[in-house]
Amino acid sequence: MQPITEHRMGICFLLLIVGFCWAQYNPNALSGRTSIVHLFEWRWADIALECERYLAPNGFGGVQISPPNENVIITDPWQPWWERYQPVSYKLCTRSGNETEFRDMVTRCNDVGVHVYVDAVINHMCGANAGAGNHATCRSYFNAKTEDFPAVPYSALDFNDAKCKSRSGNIENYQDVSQVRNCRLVSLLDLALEKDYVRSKVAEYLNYLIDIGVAGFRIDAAKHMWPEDVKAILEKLKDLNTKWFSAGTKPVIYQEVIDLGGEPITGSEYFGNGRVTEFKYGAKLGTVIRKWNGEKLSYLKNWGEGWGFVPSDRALVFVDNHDNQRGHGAGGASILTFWDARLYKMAVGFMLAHPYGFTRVMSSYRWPRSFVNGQDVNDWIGPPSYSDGTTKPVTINADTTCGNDWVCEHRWHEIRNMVVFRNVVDGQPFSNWWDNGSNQVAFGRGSKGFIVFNNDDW
Ligand code: AAO
Repeated sequence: MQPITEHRMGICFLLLIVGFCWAQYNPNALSGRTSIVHLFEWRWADIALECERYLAPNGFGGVQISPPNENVIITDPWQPWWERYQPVSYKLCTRSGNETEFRDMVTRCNDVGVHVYVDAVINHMCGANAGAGNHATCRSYFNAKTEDFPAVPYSALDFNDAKCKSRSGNIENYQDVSQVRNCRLVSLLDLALEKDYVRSKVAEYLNYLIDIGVAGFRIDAAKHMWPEDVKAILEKLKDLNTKWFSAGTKPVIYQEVIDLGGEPITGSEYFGNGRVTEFKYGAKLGTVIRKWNGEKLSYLKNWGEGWGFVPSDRALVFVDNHDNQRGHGAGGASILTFWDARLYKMAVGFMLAHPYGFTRVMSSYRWPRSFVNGQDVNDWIGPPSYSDGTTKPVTINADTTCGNDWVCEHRWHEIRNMVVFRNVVDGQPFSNWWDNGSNQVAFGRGSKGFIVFNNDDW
């Protein structure tokens, strides 16, 4: 143990000298709170209530929220969840609520010690085919064709068109690094983040959120930005609001970099900026728990770096996310979700019991799945909503589960209890592994916890 600790301290000291130490990796949760939950598509008003009535009393460290900035309103298909990944400006009004409601949520969550992590969509603006007008969530005018976003303002000069060398202007080949970073991801207008003006506009948006009191950011589509451009933006960021965080605290950064191997861009290129999403985690755990390819729980003995994952203190981990629970993004068919409730609970339980990574629990809504040739043709459907498009509130049933088609996996008692378990065993070593050579395993966390999993059929 000793040499490793000294080595780490040495690195930290070195990084301190160059002014770039742990803060970006530290989740900024209260001590003893070790997980966050993604309340996908929830309204700010419901999140505020959930922080007070459920997340704080049950030891959740924070919540990842859906993008809070103005987006295009798409009507074909009808208000898909993914319209929120098509920014029009950095004003804070969306289907989740307006700026007043946003501020109220951040304040009330922080006041009970539950921190807010913002999904920051800064790689691009809306899709090239989003048209023109003010069909956006704060009614701001934009023109996708002329790349005009006066509410920021951005103009055609602020996009990467000249730098992109693919035929269509879109990313056509993930093996070509400059295409992945200079061309349009699924036709989304790609911001020229090497320009100081664009970096400053993005930083202004993130700093505005920091002043309101957020604790950090998920950087959407980080793979599609040059790591040094992300870094230049981060260097413009303020420290967190001292009303809730100690002076000098930097926002935690976790970058969405899908690295399942097989592509030239790797997660490790982004360590200089903060943590990265480890997509191998959910893909492999799903394969093991489904017992595909002859995998067994006993193989999890060296789970973590031993499976080729990024170092634990650089990883944000999850069993499923809002993309791969519905066939978007990456991970493939092995991903476990609430639709496979029994196996899902085992996967989330294993994740929360095991010391590797900083853990994010998914909290979803139900949608009418409909498979045609193995593809869910309803993968676009947005959150439970009324016919006028407003999102339905999260109602709470007498048995503490959620109504209105909100799944609330984080309230499933097996998952909630394991969030508590992880807090209790925080800092304790992985110890006393036992397995039966098949699908029964058990391990301890130092002297504080012990857990048994049985995925055999006996
Ligand atoms: C929508 C429409 C599009 C339309 C566009 C513009 O669906 O048809 O062109 O509007 O009008 C979300 C939705 C998109 C939606 C978008 C904008 O998912 O469907 O487009 O909002 O409204 C890549 C990125 C990753 C991204 C992921 C979805 O690298 O950053 O695609 N995730 C984030 C968000 C996501 C959001 C955006 C980004 C955009 O979480 O919600 O999109 O803001 C490979 C690559 C991955 C790549 C995937 C999917 O993965 O490695 O980097 O992810 O392909 O294209 C194996 C491989 C694995 C491979 C995978 C799939 O598993 O091992 O590496 O196969 O081929």
